[in-house]
Amino acid sequence: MISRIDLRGDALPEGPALRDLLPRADFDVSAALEKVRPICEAVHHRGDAALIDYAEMFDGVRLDQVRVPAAALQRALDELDPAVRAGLEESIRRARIVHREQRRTSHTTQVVPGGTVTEKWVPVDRVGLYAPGGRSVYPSSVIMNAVPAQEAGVPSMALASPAQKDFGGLPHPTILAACALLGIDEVYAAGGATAVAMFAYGTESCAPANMVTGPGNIWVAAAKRYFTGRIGIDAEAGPTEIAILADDTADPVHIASDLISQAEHDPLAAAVLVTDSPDLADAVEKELKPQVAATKHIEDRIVPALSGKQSAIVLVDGLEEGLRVVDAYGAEHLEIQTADASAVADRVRNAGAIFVGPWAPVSLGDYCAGSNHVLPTGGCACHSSGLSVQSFLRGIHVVDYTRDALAEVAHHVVTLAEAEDLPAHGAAVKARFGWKVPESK
Ligand code: HSO
Ligand code: ZN
Repeated sequence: MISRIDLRGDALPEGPALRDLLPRADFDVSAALEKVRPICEAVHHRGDAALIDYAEMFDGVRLDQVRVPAAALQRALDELDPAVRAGLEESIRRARIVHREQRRTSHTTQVVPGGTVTEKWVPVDRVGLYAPGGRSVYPSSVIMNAVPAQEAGVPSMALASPAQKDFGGLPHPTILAACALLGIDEVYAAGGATAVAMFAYGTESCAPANMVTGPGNIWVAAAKRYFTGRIGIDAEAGPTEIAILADDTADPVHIASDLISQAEHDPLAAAVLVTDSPDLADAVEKELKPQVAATKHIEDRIVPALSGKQSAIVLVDGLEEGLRVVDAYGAEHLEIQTADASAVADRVRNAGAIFVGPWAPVSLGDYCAGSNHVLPTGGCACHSSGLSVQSFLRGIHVVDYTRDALAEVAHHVVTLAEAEDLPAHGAAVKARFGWKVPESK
């Protein structure tokens, strides 16, 4: 069900060569780009009418309007299963505790007497959140996108999610209920690339947004790429990944269940175990069979995910090599299931989020750890972080110098401007001092 990559014996290669030995799904966003272009342009030119036509084409339902009425949000909340409501409320509460502490305060640095640079933090004016429909109806992802934006102080926020034929053309009721719990009252029935285009260009009923965040399939990722530069995005999220670094102290039952837990998302989801223990590898492989058989999305997602080229058990010579492998892989989620797991976790450099020891499975982080579950995939953890308050803030430098403070450094500015063959840059300083460079002190 899951392949093996045996890296024992020879020394591990360095950098990209090591990365090339590790499993990963193909996720070619550029190929999808050409397909989303006409969709985005139709939304640009025909606005709501295009959204309504695409909802009919892709979701099989003709809408009267794309904006979800306030009464539908309230109804979804009233009809929400109380246990689900309690779970979502707890998830929101914990996410708020963590994200509130990520807020940033402005900071002023005095560079010289009379010369200061202040970095002030300003939230993005308007954010569009996307919540997928279809296979992945995840109210938890609404929470993970909305809470950091709210804690950042974003003043205007709207959410889009595909129209559902079975719910009279409204987005899925649990998505609507999550919006109601979070206080998001501006919601649209729009899906995939059309939703991203709606936020990027704006339509008659939806004002344009400065930024779009939220998970989605390859079409959503392609639309985000299409609009990069025009709007801000969180990331081009690819299929979910879990990597586990484990030694012979780990429990194979836990490891198998955690690998399956993320394989459950998508046939392209990746589940990778890195271990120096062949006995553990055998035990996990044995354990996968009954656990897979006992769960739900077996043939459509879990079996293809575990047996796909993106998943494997990787055997290494010792934990040092294991650390090199997980760093080269840069997993979205990395579990450390070893003796002294915190010390090992401290040494990891590349991961979207790290889950330490036997009591922190990834599914805790998916819902109720307080951490964010919107994380870099496809190896992007080597340069990017997950969603946070910071994602929705801009740090603006405010430069404030007195006459004396400018005079003190003017000769350097003039010299550097001349060295770059930009004399007008220097002149902008000289003009303030009677066209002369002030004497340097
Ligand atoms: N593991 C997914 C998020 C999720 N899990 C939503 C359950 N619901 C990507 O981090
Ligand atoms: Zn998950």
